[in-house]
Amino acid sequence: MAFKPLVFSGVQPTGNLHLGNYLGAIKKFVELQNSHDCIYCVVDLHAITVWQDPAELTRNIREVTAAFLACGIDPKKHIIFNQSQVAEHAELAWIFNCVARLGWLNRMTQFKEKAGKDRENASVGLYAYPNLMAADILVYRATHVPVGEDQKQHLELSRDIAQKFNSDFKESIESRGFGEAFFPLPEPLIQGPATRVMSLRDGSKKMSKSDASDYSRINLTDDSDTIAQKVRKAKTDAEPLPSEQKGLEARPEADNLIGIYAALNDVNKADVLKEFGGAQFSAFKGSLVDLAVAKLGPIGAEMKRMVGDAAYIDGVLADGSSRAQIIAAETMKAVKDIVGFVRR
Ligand code: AQP
Repeated sequence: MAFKPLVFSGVQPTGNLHLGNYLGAIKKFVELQNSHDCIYCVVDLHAITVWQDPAELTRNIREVTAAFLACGIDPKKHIIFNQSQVAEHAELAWIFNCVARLGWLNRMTQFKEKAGKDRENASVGLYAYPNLMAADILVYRATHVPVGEDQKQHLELSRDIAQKFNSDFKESIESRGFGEAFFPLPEPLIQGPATRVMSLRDGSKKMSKSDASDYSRINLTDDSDTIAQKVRKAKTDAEPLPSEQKGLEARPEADNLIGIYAALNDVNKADVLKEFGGAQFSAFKGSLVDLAVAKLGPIGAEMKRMVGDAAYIDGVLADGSSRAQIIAAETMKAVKDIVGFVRR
């Protein structure tokens, strides 16, 4: 069966939204709205898989919403909402808890990294997180999911869950006229020069919200001086920049900065190396500061302004949630029939 193309993705309201979240995800969200119907979600149910201070969580939900809006997502043409306002996400996630296999979840590297050595003390939610992510996407029967590279494995799991549901309930799906498959196998969209932005302090570590060092990341709300300081202090090596991409191999910090420049400027790494090949880092960093300030400055300023208008943000979320829920409720009705539940 051909599914109608639909984009879905989410961002956790866990504070410190950074350049990696922007280049790996939000910038793509903005681009896709010209070619697709899009649903973008502030995934607050995911956020509480690790402890969140309630007042901070509320603030962070509004901040991620402000980031979506400040980056240019149109909440009228598309849907912006927060996950906890649409209960169908959690409802479908339970059904997927019963479809997904323990062995599949045991392979998830993000759980291993986040739970660390204290695995016994991690929340059940953190372990089951990928099942909820599958529900987020599939409750809309979305076909395309723009994400950073770190989410690739979770997307593969979503496809496995969709496939197993389609095959476990094949007869029930067909007998209700849904064709051979009820759920699409959602495709990850992981493209471009910055699908995995690395820490500015260590080119082997992902730029992340939870890194203890604020110098490891550029936050979307950093002012120009802070951006300049962070770029200037970014770790590099002693060699000048290469002219060919092959020369970036085994130079993770150089590769990262070139990737950031390319993504911010909508070009590829080869183009950047054509311009800066042979240059010292000091010269390149100066240009990177100018570019980053020009691109991120207006976004940060608009985010700060919007966060001050909680009534507007909450209105966008309420409107988006109502529209999202209409789609999600339709899916859940069908899922309940397919599974064999008796419903009103
Ligand atoms: N460093 C990154 N490079 C490219 N994309 C990234 N994303 C995150 N970090 C990078 C992408 O941003 C989207 C939203 O991410 P999330 O809110 O679900 O949280 P996360 O992936 O857990 O983000 P962090 O910053 O890495 O948080 P912590 O520190 O909690 O682990 C996703 O599409 C993600 O791929």
